[in-house]
Amino acid sequence: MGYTLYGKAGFGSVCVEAALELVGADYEFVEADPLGDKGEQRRVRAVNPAGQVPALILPDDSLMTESAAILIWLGDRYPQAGLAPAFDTPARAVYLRWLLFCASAIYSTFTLSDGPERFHPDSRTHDILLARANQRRLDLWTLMNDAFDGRSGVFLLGDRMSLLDVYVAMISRWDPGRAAFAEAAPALVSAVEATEADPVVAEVWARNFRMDG
Ligand SMILES: N[C@@H](CCC(=O)N[C@@H](CS)C(=O)NCC(=O)O)C(=O)O
Repeated sequence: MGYTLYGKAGFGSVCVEAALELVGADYEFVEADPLGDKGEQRRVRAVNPAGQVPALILPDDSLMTESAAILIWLGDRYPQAGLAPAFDTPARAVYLRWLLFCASAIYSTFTLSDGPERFHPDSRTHDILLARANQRRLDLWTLMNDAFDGRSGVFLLGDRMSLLDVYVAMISRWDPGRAAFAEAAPALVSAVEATEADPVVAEVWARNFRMDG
């Protein structure tokens, strides 16, 4: 039996969809909109009590959530795909550090934009909250940029694409958008472009994003 991925086009499920394709796993995609109407939100919560996607049902029927954890798990589960550095390499620490940075520092800011009322009940504060979140994302991309500037190899960890590249390529398409990302993190652009040029990733991206930007 294969995997079941709950997600929505353009949402955080994109990186998991790409990872499943890249490792050649058998999976079913079930559309689930965490920002949809009440019924749709209830449906997401029935799968993931946090009410978020991605949610991945593993072949043993257990639930896995948290995009970075899922990527780490899939990368390790399918070592032959070469999408995660081996345990005993220096690149492993870099991979884990920045995957978790992207998840905990950058992706977490989207919990604000997906529901600013959860952070401040007065809707008059929301525009400024969203603007601050965008600025925070750019500051964090710059911080990451500085760590990878001058690296060797086109991808973040060298000459081979890893799931870290896939994760960054996905999140960098979200607000405040790819142009602002490129300005804040020019050294990351070549990795993102090379990742999106991978034929498997390109197919997943075409299903999930408008590719004119
Ligand atoms: N920590 C989670 C965050 C997932 C997340 O925020 N997903 C968004 C879609 S991209 C979502 O479901 N938002 C709805 C909500 O937060 O209520 C992960 O890394 O998977």
